[in-house]
Amino acid sequence: MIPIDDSPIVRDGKSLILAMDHGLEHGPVDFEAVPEKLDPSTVFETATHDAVTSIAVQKGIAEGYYPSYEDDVNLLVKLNGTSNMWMGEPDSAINCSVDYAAEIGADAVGFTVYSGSNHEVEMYEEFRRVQEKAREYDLPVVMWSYPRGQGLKNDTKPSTISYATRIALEIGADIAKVKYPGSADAMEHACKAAGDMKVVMSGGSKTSDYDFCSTVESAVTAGASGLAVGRNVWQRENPTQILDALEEVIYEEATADAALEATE
Ligand code: FBP
Repeated sequence: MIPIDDSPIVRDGKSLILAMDHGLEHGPVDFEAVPEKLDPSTVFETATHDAVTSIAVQKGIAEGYYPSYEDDVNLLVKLNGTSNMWMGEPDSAINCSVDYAAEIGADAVGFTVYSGSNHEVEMYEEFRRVQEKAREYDLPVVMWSYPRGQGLKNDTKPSTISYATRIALEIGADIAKVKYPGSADAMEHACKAAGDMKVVMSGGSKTSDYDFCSTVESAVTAGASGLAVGRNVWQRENPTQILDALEEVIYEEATADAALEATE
C-alpha cells in the first residue's frame, strides 16, 4: 500500500469507481434492460459526473472510447478478466499489461484475485508482477478481492470478506474492492483488517434506490472509502439521480434518506 490520497482517482479520501467490464464478465445480457448502454460512450458520459472518480473498463473499451473523454474522466484499466462461459475453477486471463495501460492513459489499474481458487498461487504471482510494475508508473492498484472457488461455499461470509481485505493489504493493493458482508459490523471488521488501506464496496445486481443507498451508507459509516459500482448506476433510467444521491452519502456522509430526499 502506498499513499494515494493525491491520486486523481481519490476525492477527499474517497473513491467512486464506475465499473463497466460486464460485457466481458457477464456478457451483453447485463445490457438487456438498457440496450442503449451497449454503446460504451453512454457510460463514459455517466462517468463525467463529479461523484465518479474513475471508470473501470477493459483495454478495448479504453482504447476506443477514453480518448474522447480524457479531459473529463479518470481511467482505471482492468488488466484481467474472464467471460462467463469459462466453467473451470475461478481464474482470470491477463488481457492488458501495466505498460500498455500506462501508454493509453490509465490513472490506475485493476486486477481480480480469486483467493481460495485452485489458481490462487498463479494469480498471486501475476498480481505481484502487476503491482511491482504499477509502482514504476506510480499507478494505484485496485484489487477486486473475491475469494471464490470450490472450497468456498459462501463468498460474502463476514470472515471471508475480512480475509479478502487483509489479503489485499498484505500483497500490496492500494484499494480492495469487496462484496458487502451483510452487516455494518462485518464491514467494520473488514475495514479494520485492511489497516490504512482503502476498502470499497462492490455494487452487485440492481436493487431499489433506497436499498442501494442505505447499504452504501452502512458501508461508509463502517469505514469503507466508497464504492465500485456498475449495474446499480448504469442499469437505471436516470443514472445522474442516483449518482447525485451517492455523492451525498459517500462524500458528505449523508444518510440514504436525506440524500434521496435532497436529490429527487
Ligand atoms: P456491479 O456493481 O455491477 O456488481 O459491478 C462490479 C463488478 O465487480 C464488475 O467490475 C464486474 O464485471 C462484476 O461486478 C463481476 O461480478 P461477479 O463476478 O460477482 O458476477
